[in-house]
Amino acid sequence: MSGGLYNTHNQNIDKTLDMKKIKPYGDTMNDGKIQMSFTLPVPYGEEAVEAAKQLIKKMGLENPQIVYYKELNKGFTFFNAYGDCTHTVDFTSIKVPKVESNVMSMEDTDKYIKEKIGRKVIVIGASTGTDAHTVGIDAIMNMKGFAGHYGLERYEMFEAYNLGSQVSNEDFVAKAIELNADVLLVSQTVTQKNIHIANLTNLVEILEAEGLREKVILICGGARINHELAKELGYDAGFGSNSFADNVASYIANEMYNRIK
Ligand code: B12
Repeated sequence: MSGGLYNTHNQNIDKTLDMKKIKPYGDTMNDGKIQMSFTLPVPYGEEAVEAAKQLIKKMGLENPQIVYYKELNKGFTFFNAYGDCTHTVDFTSIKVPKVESNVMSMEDTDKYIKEKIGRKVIVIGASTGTDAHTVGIDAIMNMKGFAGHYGLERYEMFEAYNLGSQVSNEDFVAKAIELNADVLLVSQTVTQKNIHIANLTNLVEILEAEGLREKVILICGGARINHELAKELGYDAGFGSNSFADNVASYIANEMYNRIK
């Protein structure tokens, strides 16, 4: 039996997990339940609720339920709502380009570098261009780390230099040359008007002009960055939200070894 039964009193509830037709899970398989919140620029009242329900149906959700609504300001109404998603996705057909490397613990990465590379790896990182966001690059590099994952400064076998934010690409490359860096870590948070694309591309151009591009491992990261985009822009790897120093350190160790092998 497939889809369409949402009544929890009905014994015939569809409990089949079909990876070719997945839909949101609320409290029974295939119920499609979604919680959402949004604001409509209309006055608070019954008409606002009806407008919200009609909109939810147009989003492809059945049984719209407004569980909370509140006037935000005159002429604006905020809603918390539920609906049952009617669409499905074929999970088996999904292929996402991502950094392929075994994620090792800090201790194992240090051991791997000692044994296979035999020296400390020099890493420099920064938020480049006009970008003032430091929390992302700090999460990856700082000694204390982020969400229980120690940063690269903590690793015995990384010599890590965090240059901070708003570092120009020219200064960044000059520092890479001065420190003889093996790895360059670039953080980009602001993506308005695609400023990150222009800035990341400019860095690759400078590295190429200096004859350095192939000599370094070039990595970028940020909430709107993914591996696919990074590769497109001429980077070796890209890391998005929820990445930790462990992912980055393991990738660097593996990639350095692959290059010297
Ligand atoms: C804190 C903050 C600020 C602070 C930054 C302070 C500081 N010292 O960093 C201040 C107030 C300065 C600020 C300013 C601005 N901000 Co701001 N800011 C934020 C905020 C609230 C949090 C960002 C953050 O710290 N996230 C936490 C970290 C841990 O996450 P992360 O950066 O994604 O990092 C992780 C991964 O992406 C990855 N990663 C990140 N970098 C790297 C690098 C490498 C090499 C690797 C491997 C991985 C990696 O690993 C990290 C850990 O998992 C976000 C909104 C939000 N809630 O996200 C807005 C936000 C990023 N800011 C935004 C904007 C627009 C601005 C301003 C332009 C606002 C303005 N008009 O002035 C200015 C820009 C200033 C500038 N020149 O850059 C927008 C960006 C929109 C966009 N996509 O372009 C956001 C999303 C807010 C919004 N919804 O509009 N901001």
